[in-house]
Amino acid sequence: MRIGLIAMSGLRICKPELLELRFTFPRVQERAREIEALPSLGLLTLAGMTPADVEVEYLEVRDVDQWSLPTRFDAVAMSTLTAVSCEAFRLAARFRAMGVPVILGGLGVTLSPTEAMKHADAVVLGEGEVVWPDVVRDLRRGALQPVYDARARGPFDMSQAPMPRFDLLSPERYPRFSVQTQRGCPWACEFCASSIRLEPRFRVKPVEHVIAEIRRLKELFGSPFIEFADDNTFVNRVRAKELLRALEKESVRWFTESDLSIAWDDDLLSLMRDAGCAQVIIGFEHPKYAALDGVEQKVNWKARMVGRYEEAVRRIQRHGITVNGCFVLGLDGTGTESAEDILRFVRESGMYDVQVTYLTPFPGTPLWDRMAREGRILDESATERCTLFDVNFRPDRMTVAELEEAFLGLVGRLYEETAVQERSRAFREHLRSARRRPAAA
Ligand code: B12
Repeated sequence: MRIGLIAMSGLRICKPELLELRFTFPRVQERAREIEALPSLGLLTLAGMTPADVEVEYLEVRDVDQWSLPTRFDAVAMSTLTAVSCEAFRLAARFRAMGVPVILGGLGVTLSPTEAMKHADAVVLGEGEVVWPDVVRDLRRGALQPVYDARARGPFDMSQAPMPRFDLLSPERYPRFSVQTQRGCPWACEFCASSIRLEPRFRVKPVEHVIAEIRRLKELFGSPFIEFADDNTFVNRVRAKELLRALEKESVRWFTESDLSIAWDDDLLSLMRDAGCAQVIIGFEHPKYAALDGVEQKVNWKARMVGRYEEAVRRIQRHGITVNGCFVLGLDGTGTESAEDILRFVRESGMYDVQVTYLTPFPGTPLWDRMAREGRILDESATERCTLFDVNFRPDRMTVAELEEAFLGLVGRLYEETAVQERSRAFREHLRSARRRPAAA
């Protein structure tokens, strides 16, 4: 039996103005190219637990409508994010018309299962590892079930994590790779559409598994740059330090996502630097308390930390690790002045890099449910707008057009060459002065 594992590659943006801007700014262009080249770790992971007598092939498709379909597969399994779910449905229809059974999985279908079930022979909800052996068994005997719900049987025990089949990737196509060291996050942000929606419990992959994956990548691809596909890497500090000590011996460069609590653990930050950490991505979302109030729904963590944001950036960067701050435009209670607030904060904090997106209600999240109740989702069927770079809801203190204008203006000012150079200069300057006065924050 031969299964085709299909990912839909490339970034997605519906709004043409942003696409045009993307080509104007070298830093954005460069980052977009790097990002577009990341493979689907979910599919490579499933390949890693497919029985040896089943052949698997990993494919990436950019344009599902133009693609001339391969005829060599007995079944295809596709990975979906919300923005590309409709593309996956169209591709599924073409395979099914040829008589090839289609299995859909990933965050996209997990968050909107009812629609997905109309378009596939089987839909996998939640973490694939939990049910993939059953899917393959049922495929072999021609008895696929319509739904495999891993959430009812999870969580997946990360000590059983298979080695992803990185060997299915061609070396010249991929400049960087993702490795996952943990799943879940202690916080519950209303908008979060990430892996806590697959399975909410926080878990870590054993350090020796992570190191084995990195060694495999080095064996196959030399000295690859690694992006940890984590939600919040350093939550469990004891284990994080153990991981960092092991990583130091591997001489790799990497970046990851974290909350800002790491800023007050100097020991951790030193270990991160020594272990090859180039950058941490942190979701600040907005620099004002009122905008963040209620966003994190367990203990209002984001709003409570906002007064310490600037200090956090300085404390992390003085270890030589750059901070890439993520901000969101369109939070409730904010108007067009947000763009100015974010710009000012980015400049004053001296953060090295920045990402800005629209607040985006993804189906299946608490934010979507609330906005749907309030009648604020612009078009509930337009899932292709869930790109983080297209507006799909009505903001409460500005019009959609005002939000879009503020966003484009902010992107322009954040990424113009002088702004990028200024951030890089500020980082180097800050590092120099921290080295002169190591105790200063
Ligand atoms: C790495 C990454 C990417 C990579 C690789 C994407 C990919 N195809 O895997 C790149 C850079 C290409 C990318 C692009 C985009 N991304 Co992205 N990305 C991530 C990131 C950082 C990690 C994802 C990851 O690798 N997880 C680890 C793997 C193991 O998990 P997984 O893929 O979910 O797979 C598991 C299950 O879902 C399931 N599964 C998955 N597929 C399948 C298929 C089958 C058949 C089965 C049975 C099971 C199954 O089993 C797997 C193992 O448990 C997350 C944020 C985060 N911290 O999680 C955002 C994230 C997934 N991205 C997001 C978005 C919005 C995008 C873009 C739409 C952005 C844009 N405007 O272009 C594009 C879409 C690209 C595309 N064409 O599909 C959102 C998605 C939210 C949502 N619900 O849709 C996230 C959560 C970030 C966020 N801020 O919200 N992304």
